Amino acid sequence: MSNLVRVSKENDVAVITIDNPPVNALSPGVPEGIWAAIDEMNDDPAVKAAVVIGSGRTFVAGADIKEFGKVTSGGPRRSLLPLLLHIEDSAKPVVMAIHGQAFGGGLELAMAGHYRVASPTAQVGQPEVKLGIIPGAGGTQRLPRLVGVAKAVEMCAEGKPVPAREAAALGLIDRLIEGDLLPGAVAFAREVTGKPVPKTRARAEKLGTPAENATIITAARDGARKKQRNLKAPLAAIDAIEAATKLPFEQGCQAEAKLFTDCLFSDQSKALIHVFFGEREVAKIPDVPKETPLIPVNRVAVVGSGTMGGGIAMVFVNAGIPVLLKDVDEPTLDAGMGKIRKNYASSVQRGRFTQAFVDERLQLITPVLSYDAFADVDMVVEAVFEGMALKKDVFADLDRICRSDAILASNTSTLNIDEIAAATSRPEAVIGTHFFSPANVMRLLEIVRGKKSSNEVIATCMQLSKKLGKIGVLVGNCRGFVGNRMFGPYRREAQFLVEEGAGVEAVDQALVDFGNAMGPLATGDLAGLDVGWRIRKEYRHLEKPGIRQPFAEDRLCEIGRYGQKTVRGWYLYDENRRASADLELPALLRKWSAEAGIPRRQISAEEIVDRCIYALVNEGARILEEGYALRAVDIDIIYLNGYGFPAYRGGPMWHADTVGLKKVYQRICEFHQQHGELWAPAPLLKRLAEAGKTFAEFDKEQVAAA
Ligand code: T1G
Repeated sequence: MSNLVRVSKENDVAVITIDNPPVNALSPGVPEGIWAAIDEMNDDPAVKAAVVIGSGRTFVAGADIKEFGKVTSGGPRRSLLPLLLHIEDSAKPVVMAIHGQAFGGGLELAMAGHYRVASPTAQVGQPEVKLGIIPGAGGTQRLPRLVGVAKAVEMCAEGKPVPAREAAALGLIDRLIEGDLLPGAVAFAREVTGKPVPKTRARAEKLGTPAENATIITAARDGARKKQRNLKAPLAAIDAIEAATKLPFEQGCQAEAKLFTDCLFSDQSKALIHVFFGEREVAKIPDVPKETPLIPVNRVAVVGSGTMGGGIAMVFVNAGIPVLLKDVDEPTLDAGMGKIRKNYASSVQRGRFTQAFVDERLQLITPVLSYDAFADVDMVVEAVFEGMALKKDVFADLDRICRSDAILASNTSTLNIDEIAAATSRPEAVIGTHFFSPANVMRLLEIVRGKKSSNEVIATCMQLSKKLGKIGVLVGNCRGFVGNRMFGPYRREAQFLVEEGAGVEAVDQALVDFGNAMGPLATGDLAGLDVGWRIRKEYRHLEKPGIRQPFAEDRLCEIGRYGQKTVRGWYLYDENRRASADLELPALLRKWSAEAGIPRRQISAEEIVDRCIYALVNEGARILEEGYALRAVDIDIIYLNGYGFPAYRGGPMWHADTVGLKKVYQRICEFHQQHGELWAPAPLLKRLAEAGKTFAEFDKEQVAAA
């Protein structure tokens, strides 16, 4: 018997415990252990039934995702199907006892059992599409037999978890067990002993009629094409469930297996698996020991109740942490609180929160006009206007008033954290917490490490980001940190392309077709073109003479076109902020290009994508080399969660690896030839390309060297 699965006995009921921490993935040895346990149970005359349960915090989180890389690089594929048939064909009833999660192969295992019982807090689901694959162990064949075709399509094509109570209502769970799960499951097993064992694969009562299913399947395909643009796996999952409605079980499983394998070997799946592990990897800071003590953060203050300050306050209270929200005067504070209430009201309208939840949260926000109560807080997040002088004043005040162990964080998106910290006597307590707008929605939190930020402060902010429902990524203190520093060259190229003759819509459409949530020019209109314009004016003195600078957005701002906020920018906007082409703009752009001596030409969508995306990659490589990002995957996670980069491309650095760094480097050399120093290839990119290596290998070498 493998040590990953053990069998014990509760009198006449065998208890099969899966024990493969941390999430009981079906790693090599686990399926074999379950198989042997089922045989042992059936061979033991004293045993009448079996309960399968997971040890630790969860039932089974699915197949071992780490194994997929071995399969896609030529290793053998180990199918779970035979084991699941073996369980289903057991002469004695097998009861699956679920707590935590039964996800992917974990739910497929559970559905092969004859009965399923669960803790009310458990979750079940087929999240495989989030990894760019589909259920591969009969899930698309057994699930519709238990919950019906429509629900099965929803669960497999969208991948969202289903709470146990809902699963019980659907008939997927046979009983909810309040209190201790194991004794409840054993009692249930005794109740079903001696009855004919129901095999899921033999059930057909919920498989619907061809007419009903045709409607469901068509609607699901349309929905997937709209909501999961460009993604292969959701459509493959729908195809597999359609097969379940048309084919006998075994043939349905063969159809599923083919679709599964096609997905597994796709670039989309490799990218999404990179993202899965990347979102966990970014939490690991090599030089901050795991056991670093954390500073308790139970009471927070936010300075500034504007768009960012208000959103940040909502983030903390949504996590149950009370907030003091400070601003300079009553009208400003009232306006800030008004915006918060408005945001919550639309969340209730959209069904994201209940009114009761919102009322509770609003109770946790205390609007204040002074620093009086700041002496009691564990952490302050400053979110005032983006000016160094003002921020230094605020931090000098905080240094004077706050407790010596309080964390002093700034939400600056561009300014130098060390310079801000120098305004205090405790630079070790100062750190950047760069939220993204709207702060209560965007998942990314760039945590900016100052030269003197202590390990305790860093570790606390990394852990806190999880509690706030954010993905915290630690970055270094360079201008624009990681996200915005890369975004500069990306948006620079978008402007250059328009100045050289590409249409505004053509530039944005090319990047949207590439998979971005929004094009670079429309993004500028959303954020406000004047924000960048003010920063460019403030940093004009740092611009290298003779280096081409984009002029288009400066020209737009000079004529009062700041984007959505002025109903005109790159686009025209109606009262619902819907964009339409501005027919006056092409003539303006031709005039400005002529004045700047920029020749105009036809530009292909391919060139548009290459220049914008490779500008990201080239700057990303510089950031990596300079050590302002710990790993290439950190950059990927930043771009997926802060800048709408398509997850199925894995992020800019992974995308470059997928294209091949040699090809990317050659293309950048071409741009260097054509457009000069701005396109000088990053030395790291050159090195890796010439060595035939990838950014992913660079990350591995970094970890090995640490
Ligand atoms: N395989 C391998 N490692 C896994 C894993 C898995 N399925 N799930 C989690 N881990 C690792 C994870 O990398 C981390 O490692 C640690 O466990 C804790 O995870 C046949 C083909 C279950 C909700 O998609 O959604 O089944 O960073 O930090 O926040 O048809 O993990 O500590 O080194 O996420 O408490 C389908 C994936 C697989 C579920 C727990 N299953 N997992 O969340 O912990 S495909 C999934 C999760 C499949 C079948 C198909 C979450 C969780 P490390 P964690 P958590």
